[in-house]
Amino acid sequence: MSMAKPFRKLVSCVILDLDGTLLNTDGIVSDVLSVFLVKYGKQWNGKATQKIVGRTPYEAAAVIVEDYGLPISTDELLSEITPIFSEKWCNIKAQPGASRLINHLRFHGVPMALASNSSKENIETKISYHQGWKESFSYIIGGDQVTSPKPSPEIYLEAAKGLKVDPSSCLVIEDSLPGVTAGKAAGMEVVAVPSLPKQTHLFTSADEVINSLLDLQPEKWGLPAFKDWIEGTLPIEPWYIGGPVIKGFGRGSKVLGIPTANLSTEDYSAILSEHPSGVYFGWAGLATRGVYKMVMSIGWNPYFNNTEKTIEPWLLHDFNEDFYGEDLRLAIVGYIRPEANFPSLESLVAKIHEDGQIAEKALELPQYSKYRDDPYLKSSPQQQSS
Ligand code: ADP
Ligand code: RBF
Ligand code: MG
Repeated sequence: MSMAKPFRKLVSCVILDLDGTLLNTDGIVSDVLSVFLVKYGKQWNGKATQKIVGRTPYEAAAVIVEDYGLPISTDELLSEITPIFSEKWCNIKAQPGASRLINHLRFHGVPMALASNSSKENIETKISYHQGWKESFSYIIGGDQVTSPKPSPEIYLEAAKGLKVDPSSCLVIEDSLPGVTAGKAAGMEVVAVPSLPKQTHLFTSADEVINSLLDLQPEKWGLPAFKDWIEGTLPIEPWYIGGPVIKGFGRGSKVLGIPTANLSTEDYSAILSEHPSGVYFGWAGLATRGVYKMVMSIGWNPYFNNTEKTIEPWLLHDFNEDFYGEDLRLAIVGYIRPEANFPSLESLVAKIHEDGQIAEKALELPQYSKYRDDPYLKSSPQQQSS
């Protein structure tokens, strides 16, 4: 996934974008628009998302008016929809790794700025719900404070001035194309973290494209390295999913020799969209059998280029039989790597086995092994529904 150019410039400051980069805003946008468009007899189909990402609220509203042929002006749409958005901001989740990154840079005294196409007032409100964020930024600038928003470099050039540094010593972290264009035009180093799936190929002007903030390696840019990786794994705030094991693509055991017990994606689409694709590990509970070590991929399986984001949990245990229909409970406690494509099936299989070994070993460490006893893994479906 990482497509870094070999020679990187070293930087001393970081300028962050907000929506889609630090905050998981995309879900809120489609939630609000799905409800709102009904009023005009229209149905949100998500197609405009790509045109909206990284744009100012006015530009985004104009796209919606145009694409859906709404009988109102852009200003009217904005004034109708702004209060609905304001109510949602308290519920916007931080992107996985966002607080970790902010705390890390602040701890090491790396100056940080926030540069977003949304208005200064909205930025302040959105970040107020995330502890420690506001104090971490030496400078904050919104789209309403410049003549031309991103993709113009203005907002980033102003942010560098605000930090009192040369643009060339800034690293920009961005999820959108207009943002990456703006950062490059400002003469900065740019890491792209696309917030929409399967977009990597569009970000050719970025200096590096990573899959999620969890994959950022600040030392590549001369900044202090994260020290929280342990034995090839990154501890994460645990999250939990479970349900009956369903039929998957029918190729885990057949094609790879690695069975993966699939859960219904419909039941978990919200939680799946919160978590970046990648290889994770944790504990798996089967009501009548026990608790087992588990390693899994979340995503589109680039090697097979799936159209749906699935979870593929491989239980690190030899079973004598299938367990379709049984209640499977997962506690996901750590991250290993982004999903990747491979030149051959053998190399994919070898990598998955390596993931299995990493997980097997890491799950013995106290910070991961303690979750083996999590009551969630043992409760039966009857207990859950009562
Ligand atoms: P599918 O495409 O239907 O998921 P797989 O070939 O991936 O088929 O096989 C997965 C099934 O194999 C699981 O649903 C489960 O019933 C069974 N199974 C046996 N051993 C394991 C294991 N160690 N990990 C996961 N599933 C296993
Ligand atoms: N598929 C990929 O295309 N790329 C990967 O990097 C990848 N990593 C995986 C890691 C683990 C631990 C597991 C269990 C599966 C992984 N797969 C990956 C998914 C594999 O392609 C999937 O299990 C099969 O497609 C079965 O549906
Ligand atoms: Mg499977």
